[in-house]
Formats: sequence, structure tokens, C-alpha cells
Amino acid sequence: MQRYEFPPEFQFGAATAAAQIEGAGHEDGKTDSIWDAYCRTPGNIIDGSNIEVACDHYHRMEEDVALIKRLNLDMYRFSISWARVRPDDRDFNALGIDFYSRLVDELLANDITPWITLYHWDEPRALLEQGGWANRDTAYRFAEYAARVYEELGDRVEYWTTLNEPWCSSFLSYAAGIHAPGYTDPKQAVAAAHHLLLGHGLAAKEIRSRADGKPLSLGITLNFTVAHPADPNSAADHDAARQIDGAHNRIFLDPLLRGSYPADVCDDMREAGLDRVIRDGDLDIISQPLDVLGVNFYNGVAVAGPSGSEINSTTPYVGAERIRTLSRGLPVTDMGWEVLADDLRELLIRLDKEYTGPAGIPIFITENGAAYPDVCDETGFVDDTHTRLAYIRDHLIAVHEAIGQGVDINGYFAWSLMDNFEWTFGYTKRFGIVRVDYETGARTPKASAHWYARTASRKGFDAPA
Ligand code: GBH
Repeated sequence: MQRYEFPPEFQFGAATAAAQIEGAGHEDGKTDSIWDAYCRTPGNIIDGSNIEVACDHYHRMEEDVALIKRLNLDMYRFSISWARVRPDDRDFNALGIDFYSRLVDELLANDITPWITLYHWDEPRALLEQGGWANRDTAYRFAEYAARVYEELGDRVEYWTTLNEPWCSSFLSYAAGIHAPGYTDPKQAVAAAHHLLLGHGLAAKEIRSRADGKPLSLGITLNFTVAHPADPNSAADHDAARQIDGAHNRIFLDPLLRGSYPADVCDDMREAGLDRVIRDGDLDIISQPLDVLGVNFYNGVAVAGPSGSEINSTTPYVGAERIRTLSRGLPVTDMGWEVLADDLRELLIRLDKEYTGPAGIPIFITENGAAYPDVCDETGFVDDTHTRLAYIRDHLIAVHEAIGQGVDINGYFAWSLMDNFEWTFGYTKRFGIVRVDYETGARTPKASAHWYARTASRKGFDAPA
């Protein structure tokens, strides 16, 4: 056995998102988010489910905070529902704001640090009627909403994330047609990506200007992939890896941390109109100083260019439609995503070298985890020792190794605290370290949760060498 010890200041947490857990879809003044609407169209969600009730967290908030406390977690990352706080993008809703204010107070009373994400994909449907993120004005609406939430909660909350995974809310949502609103228009996707970044910068300015000496750790969370050329000797495969890296990682990293879009990404996305949506001054707004970078990581991929063989994924990438994802023969999760913790270590070392190190900003892993087809006993207990627990343990080892190589990583959030609504997959995919019985609402910690609770309290664990 080997001991993996984390620095005493390293924080352990778990993450969720409003639309995935809250429910109360139309209560206390909340009106439709784009996901409420998306769920109503038959065929969009594979089990035909919706988010009207989800995990009923809105009504079980105190119980859920007590659960986080029992798991010894230092931090809890949650998101605020824009449609609850500002229904229809009109008047701010006092009852909606009050829910989050009570949640923050409950966390603080239990000595758990709140970490707020302002946008985890659930804007008011009214904004979509104006074009959603393809409309530049949405960035300004987002900054207004962010400013108000900060005014309400900034006295008690230090950690603020503007956006969760802008790749998903642009390319997956406006080009791939996989997430709400389900569009398949590369031009709108590229506009959405830029307007999301602009919204981030505008919101960051509003928040920073209101901090007024209060402790503030302001950042953004990106989802990263690690793209390997399927055949290291193939120039076409290397170019495919370059494009995927550009379309997932660098298209967001470079404007944020270097103040410009990468030249090759501009070329790849010229036809989709990337250069046409950028206005003078935008990049200065986008490259606001960051205090922290949130890293979400699930899996890497091997990719091949136009001359490869077997096709097993059809994820459309703007400017890279002919790229194919090939199996590396690794074990996969219930999502079909390959499991290789080394990819996370490689990513963290690269981010440190090329982006966060030079900028002098720390990394937090804001999401990492896995869905597996759980089997529970009659008490609701799931023994996920050899699936989810192993995934989280191996990725924490990768984080530990990256820290050992000098990467400044200050914390890790497991995705997710509890089983929840997995977007297009409805309730069929379980990412929780805590099981949710959707009939009764009962929460039951899985083996992974027990292990994670021990890890959090000891700031480390033992694992086979
Ligand atoms: C996150 O997104 C979300 O923030 C969270 O809400 C969600 O529940 C969670 O992850 C689990 O899905 O090209 O087939 O190898 C995940 C973002 C983007 C991760 C696509 C996997 C590549 C899949 N995902 N990515 S593939």
C-alpha cells in the first residue's frame, strides 16, 4: 500500500447543478429555463423524463447540507438557476434569491465553504426567444444577473464561477444539437462561444467592482479533453488532435488567459464566422484577471483524421466534422467514456506549463467522476468499490502526482454529490457518490461516499502501489 497525502490546505468537495437536482420547476415564481422547455419535446430526453421534481433538493436543502456535513466535505459547489432568480429575464424574484441565501447560511452554519457557479446551462427560456447565446445581448443580460446575485450573496461567499463548461453551452447546444436548445448551426455555435466568453468577462468586471475588499476568488470552469493522435505516425491524426484541442480547450483558454483566439482555431472556424462576431475591445473584457481556473475532466480521446478506419463516435466539432474518435481499448464508464487517469495528470501538467503557471493562478478540479450501472441492495446501498470509487481514487492519484510535479492545485470536487438528472440521458446515468431513490427521494451514501468522507477528513488515503 502507498500513502497519498494531500497538503493540509487542500480542499475536498462535491459538486451539483441547479437544473440537475433542485426540481420545484415552477414554484415560488420560477418559470421555464431552456431545459424545462427542452424536456417537453418528445425524443429529447432518452427516458422521457423532465426536471420538474429532479432530486427535490429545493425542498430537501437542509437534509442535503446535513449529508454534505456527514461526508466531512470542506466545500460544496452548486449553481444558481438564472430562471429562478430572474424569471423570464424580467424582475428579480425575492423568493428565488432567498432559497440560495438560506442555502449559503446553512452551509456556513455547518462550516462548509460555498462555491457558487452562476451559469450551469439553465437560462430563462425568454432569453432563447431572443436568440439565446447566439445573441450578443445575452452576455449583457448575464452580467446584470451576475451583479445582482453577487450583491445578494457576496457578503458571505468568496468563491465565484461565472460559467460552467462554455463548450457545452455553445458547441454541444447550438451545433451538435445534443443539449438545449438542440440547434445544429455552426454559425450560431461559434457566436454563442464568443458571447459566453464576453458574458464571463462582463460579469467578472461587475463582480470585481463590487468586492470592495471582501475576499474574492473569481474564476470560470472549462471542460477539457486530452486529444491523442490515434496513430502517432500519422500527420492527419496529429492534425485531428490539434483541431480537437483547439475546439475544446484553446478556444476558451487563449482568450481568457492570453487575450487572443489561437490563429489555427480562427482558421478552422472561419467558415462558421468566428472572426465576424468579435468586436473591438471584446478580448480586453474577456481577458479579465482570474483568481482561479476550474478544471472539469472526465476523459481523453484518441482521434483520427480523414484516412483512419473504424468510426465509433460522431461528436460533431465545428470546423472538424471529419474527425473520428477511435477506441483505445480502455475500460469505459456507463457513458462510454474511456477511463485513463494519466490523461488528467498530463492535462494538469500542460495547463500549468502553458497557461495557469505563467499567469500565476491556482487550479481547482471543479468536476471529476463517473457514471456506472449501479446495483443496490435492499437498504439502497451500492458497493461501487471497483467502479466509481476506483475512478475517483485513480484520478486523485493523478492530481497528487501533478501536485508533486509542482502544479498549483488547491482542491477537488467529486461529480456528483448525488445521482441526478443527466441532461439528455435523464435519470438513466448515475454519477452520484450518494444514491438517490427517485421513488422515495431517499439518499444513501455509496461505498465511494464512505471512502471519500474518510479521504476528506484525513486529507489523503492509502492505495495499492
Ligand atoms: C459535465 O459535462 C457537466 O458539467 C455536468 O452537468 C454533467 O452532469 C457531467 O459532466 C456528467 O456528464 O467525445 O464521447 O469522449 C460533461 C462534459 C463533454 C464530458 C463531452 C465528456 C467528451 C465525450 N462532457 N466529453 S466523448
